[in-house]
Amino acid sequence: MEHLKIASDNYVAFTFFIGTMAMMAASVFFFFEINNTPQKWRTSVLVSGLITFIAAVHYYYMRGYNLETGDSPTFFRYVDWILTVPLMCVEFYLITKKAGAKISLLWKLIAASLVMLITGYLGETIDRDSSVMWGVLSGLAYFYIVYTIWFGEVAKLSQTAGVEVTKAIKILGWFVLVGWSIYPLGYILGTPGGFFGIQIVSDIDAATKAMDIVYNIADAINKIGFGLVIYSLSRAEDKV
Ligand SMILES: *C/C=C(C)/C=C/C=C(C)/C=C/C1=C(C)CCCC1(C)C
Repeated sequence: MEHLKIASDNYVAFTFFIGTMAMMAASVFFFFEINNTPQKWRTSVLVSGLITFIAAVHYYYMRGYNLETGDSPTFFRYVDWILTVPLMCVEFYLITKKAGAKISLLWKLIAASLVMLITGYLGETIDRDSSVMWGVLSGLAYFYIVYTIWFGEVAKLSQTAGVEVTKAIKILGWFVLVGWSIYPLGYILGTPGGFFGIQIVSDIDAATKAMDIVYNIADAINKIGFGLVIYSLSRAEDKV
């Protein structure tokens, strides 16, 4: 039987491994901290834990899949995102709810994130030849989310939500604007369309590897970082 091991120069497998451990550790942290969290923030901290926990399970699978086949686990990747990105929308809804957020805001954010992810999946899998078109459509849904948070409903609610919530929304807004923008970068590196026809990594195998590394780094920043912002919000309010 062939012994599967992570070669010291296999950065893809390495980031899948580290990603698994980081997501697991973050989940344990969030779950255990729920007991020390003020009642009104418990659901938010729980959702932070669910996001990293769902990712931990998917990373465990993706790590094994990548190690055994050498391929990119695109399917598991998107299943993970389709569960965790809507949960991040739930976080925005939960922290603006006291300022009067309506359930329709949550559905709009979730709908946009589904459009963003489904179009991205089509461009990465069954319709790779049109990856630029799918990437642009996905990007439009992404901009809609950014707009809603920075200038739309979330921004307006944030003004009356109290200093701490306003601050948290500002930081989470930066995560969505900068942290999430890492993903289209990975997509550009890994799909045949490149950046509107400009191929940055021309070797298909190297391109796929680059994409996985970029996605793995982005996930660690966005899922754990995002959760920690929610966690510090729950603690900041504690002091008041
Ligand atoms: C935890 C996972 C997160 C926060 C995933 C976020 C994913 C994105 C923001 C993906 C965006 C994409 C585009 C904006 C265009 C190209 C296709 C995608 C799906 C990579």
